[in-house]
Amino acid sequence: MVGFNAAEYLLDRHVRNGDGARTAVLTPARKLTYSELADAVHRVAGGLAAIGVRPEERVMLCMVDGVELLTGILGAMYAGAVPVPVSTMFTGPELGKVLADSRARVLCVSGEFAEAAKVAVESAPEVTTVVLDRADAADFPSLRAFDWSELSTSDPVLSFETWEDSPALWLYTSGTTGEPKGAMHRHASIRAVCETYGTQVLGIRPDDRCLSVAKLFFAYGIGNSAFFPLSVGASVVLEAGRSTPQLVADRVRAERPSLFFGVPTFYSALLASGIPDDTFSSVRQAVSAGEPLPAVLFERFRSRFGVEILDGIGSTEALHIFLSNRPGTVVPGTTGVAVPGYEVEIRDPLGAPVEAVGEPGELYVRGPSTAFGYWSRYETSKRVFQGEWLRTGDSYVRNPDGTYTCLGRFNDMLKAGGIWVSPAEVEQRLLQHPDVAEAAVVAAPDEDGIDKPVACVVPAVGRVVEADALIDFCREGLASFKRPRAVVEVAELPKTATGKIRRNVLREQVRD
Ligand code: 3SK
Repeated sequence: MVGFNAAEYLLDRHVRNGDGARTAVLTPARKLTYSELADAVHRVAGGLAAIGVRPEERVMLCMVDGVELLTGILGAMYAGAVPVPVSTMFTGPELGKVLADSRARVLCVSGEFAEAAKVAVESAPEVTTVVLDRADAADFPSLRAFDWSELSTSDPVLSFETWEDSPALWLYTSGTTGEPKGAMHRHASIRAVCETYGTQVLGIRPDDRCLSVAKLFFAYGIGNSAFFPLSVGASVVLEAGRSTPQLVADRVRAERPSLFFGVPTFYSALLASGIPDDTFSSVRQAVSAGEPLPAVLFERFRSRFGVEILDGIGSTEALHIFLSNRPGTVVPGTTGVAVPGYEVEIRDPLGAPVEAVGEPGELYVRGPSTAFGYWSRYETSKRVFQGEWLRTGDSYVRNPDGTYTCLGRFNDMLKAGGIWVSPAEVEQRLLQHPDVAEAAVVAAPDEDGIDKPVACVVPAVGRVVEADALIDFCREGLASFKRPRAVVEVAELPKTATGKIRRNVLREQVRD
């Protein structure tokens, strides 16, 4: 077994190489060099050990993006423990569910989540200790409650001697429907995503500065805001506040990032906002993931802000992006080709490879960063982690030029007149219409009980949606059987925390 610790790789390596004075992290209040960040991480590791955390035990963190969360994640890894950053959007009972599932004994929370934590610990009997950035022991009468400063000023320790395959990080994912499941990642997978997507696709370098709309508790966000920049001695800009176009534009103008990471709904919100057209002048590359980026959004963003968006797809189970466009050769409306080190296959429902160009199937991937499986989910793990291959649940086609196009989630495909229809394709067409800001297509039964495509549409600001005109517009741009048979105007689309459309919720709404 080969010794390797991801936190050591991301921090101490740079200090040893004489790069300790480089800026590692910037928040509105603080700026830390690599030496300072490494020291803070060594102290948090010492603090966690002092409160009884042992190697391989989970430490759950429900915290806003900032130095505390970054040092909490890396400090736990450094100590050989397993950080489990979780959504700051969880309610108390939701947090309680993942806390109990993980069997973490220590929960770290930002002050604003103290109320949720109070509720959560009631359903998680294993928890002995809560660390929050304002210690109020009265809130947690039966537990030890610590102030974060006690952790961060502890005596520093040396890294625990983890192996490449030691558990390093758990990330909870629930997809668009299911129960949260903890995907378990190893230390070497963190290095693998840095050396593949980070270096070979993004071309990240020490003079880059990264800003991500997706927060550190997402797989997408932790790669963008921790693994990639820290792997090469670059800097990251962290923002605790909820990402809104105005807040992000202000941070971009103030900190001048060179790499910007967003999701399609956020790019759409930026385009709908009144922020100045030169906002992204420092950005050499924008990145999108989470959902396919419609070609119209790519074109509109490039023409207004002058920046190319690199669309890719990853998954929490694969840790980061494994299929992506390449800088300078983006094929809009596609997800590009496999990231070096990864292989993708399209398979039919029986699992046989689909060789023909243009024939849809389910996307499978294999590569060096796949999780071990889901914690305590034997059956689901068997379905998703198939030997070396990871079953993504996404429906894809290979194009004649070798790129891949996403057709939606495999189980979101719908049939109209007995022929498969990709909701993503119809949505791309709807988005080309000037009256449409956002669109989602789901199946709903007509008066004969037969499923038909229905478009749920958020109108563009100041525009009115006319159903017949939109249906005609789709009929002109698509094969006629793919047109929506009805249009439902909605104020907003139901979405997951990562901005993915919750089609199961929409389907219910449309059927009511
Ligand atoms: O959804 C994605 O495309 C994604 C990308 C990177 C990391 C994690 C995820 C879920």
